[in-house]
Amino acid sequence: FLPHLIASMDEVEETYIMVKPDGVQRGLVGEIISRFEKKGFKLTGLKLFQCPKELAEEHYKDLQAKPFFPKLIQYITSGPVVCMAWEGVGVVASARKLIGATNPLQAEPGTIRGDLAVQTGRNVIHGSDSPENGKREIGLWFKEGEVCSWAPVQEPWLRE
Ligand code: IDP
Ligand code: MG
Repeated sequence: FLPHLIASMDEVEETYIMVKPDGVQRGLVGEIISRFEKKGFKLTGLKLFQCPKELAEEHYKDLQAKPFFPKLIQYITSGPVVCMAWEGVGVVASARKLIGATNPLQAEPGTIRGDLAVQTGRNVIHGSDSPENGKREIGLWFKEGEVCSWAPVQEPWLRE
């Protein structure tokens, strides 16, 4: 019995979710937002945004040394993205499950990438990989005042 694990299961987290330019071009924005809404997470930030090269490079700085890095930056800046902040207990790991594996051909059916994409280089969506990166990325993509704190009326019907 590990009390600290139980405590962390109750921790409210934030994650940065982004519909990439291919998702916007293919008209998948509503479908993708719906999946997170229906699951029961709380939307706290949302905007359509043309990402400058410098921001794309900062966001993906851990992948700088990868051979696909230049193409990745080109992809992410090739058209508007939809930036989102979502909040909830366990939202970081749960969003990664809803999103599915990086390679859409390996992503399970039922996941966003498993249902809606066929190639790693066009995998329609980003989701933070840890609570720390969730905070970091929301800070990177949203300005002061763009993320809202609010209380959904459905809350008591989602969590006892
Ligand atoms: P993730 O988005 O599932 O967290 P990461 O490994 O963090 O996957 O890679 C970030 C993004 O970089 C991927 O979503 C994808 O767009 C791109 N990417 C990763 N690996 C490759 C690759 O081998 N070829 C082309 N693009 C890639
Ligand atoms: Mg990643």
